[in-house]
Amino acid sequence: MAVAPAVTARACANIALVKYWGKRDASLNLPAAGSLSLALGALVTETTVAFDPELANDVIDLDGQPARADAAMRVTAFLDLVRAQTGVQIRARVTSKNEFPTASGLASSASGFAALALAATKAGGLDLAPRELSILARRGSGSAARSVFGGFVRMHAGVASEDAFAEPVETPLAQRVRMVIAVIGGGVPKQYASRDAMEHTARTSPLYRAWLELVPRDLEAAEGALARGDLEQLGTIAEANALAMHATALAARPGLVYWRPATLAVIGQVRGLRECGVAAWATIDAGPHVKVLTSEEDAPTLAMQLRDIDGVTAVTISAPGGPAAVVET
Ligand code: 2P0
Repeated sequence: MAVAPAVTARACANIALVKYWGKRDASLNLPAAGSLSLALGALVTETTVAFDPELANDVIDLDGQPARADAAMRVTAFLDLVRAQTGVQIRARVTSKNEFPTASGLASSASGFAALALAATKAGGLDLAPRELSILARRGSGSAARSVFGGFVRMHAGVASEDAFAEPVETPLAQRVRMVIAVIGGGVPKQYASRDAMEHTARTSPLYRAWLELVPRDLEAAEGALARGDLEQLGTIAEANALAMHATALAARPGLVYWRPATLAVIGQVRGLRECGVAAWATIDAGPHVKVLTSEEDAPTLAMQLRDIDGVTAVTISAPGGPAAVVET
């Protein structure tokens, strides 16, 4: 391996507007359906990787602390994929930090594995095209395949392994949209890991089959809305798709309940504001927080309204983010 000096890369988190919830192959981390997301400029992970022949094991620091055993194993398994591509077995020092809103309770395997994929391949002397990087990042985390790109991003389910990658979607909405993130019960660890929750849903939810039939229809409609620059149509699909994902997970046995009372309060407020003409559509991932798709003009009003809701601990407005990139030193 041509050992390059340490390389630092940055990647943005993303929020899916048409969700990824279920795999068709767990070992290659292949999604059962496609998805569509928006990169968030306010939620960034910065990761530095240096391969060092002196190390006996990978040394992994996350947010200033040695990584916990489960996270360290996931990072090492990912570095093994990079080592397999370079053909040289040198261990690495990895330092990663999330530049997320203070005490937000948000964490992102998407930005984390996208930044790691870029930093580790460059540090290992590999120069992958964005599509190859997306395929590699997917092996770390399905949503990370999307964080390789900026703006609106489409993930293809594919039918093999090399065709399950993400790519950017051009749209007149790219500059106009904002995401308002309402953090609920900040700092509380996740109740169930998405990976296990997806597997549990696919195995036990009687609604899972219907979910898989719905996703391609929502993707097609959402892509049509993006092509036309129709924010209202995009938002309507995003809110309905998020509720359908949660309905599928709620119907698993036992059911997965991610929401807290404040989650419902935010959804209610978003719908009320919408009736008053504010552009606002809610989406929720595998946790209690609510992310609201809105326009640049309406984002400040919306953020102000959401801050007043009991149980909302922080509100952040994010503009769309750019693609994963190496930080020049
Ligand atoms: C998404 N989520 O599309 C969905 C919606 C959460 C809810 O992608 O097992 O951490 O690492 O491939 O990417 C979270 O799943 O799962 C996720 P793995 P990942 O954003």
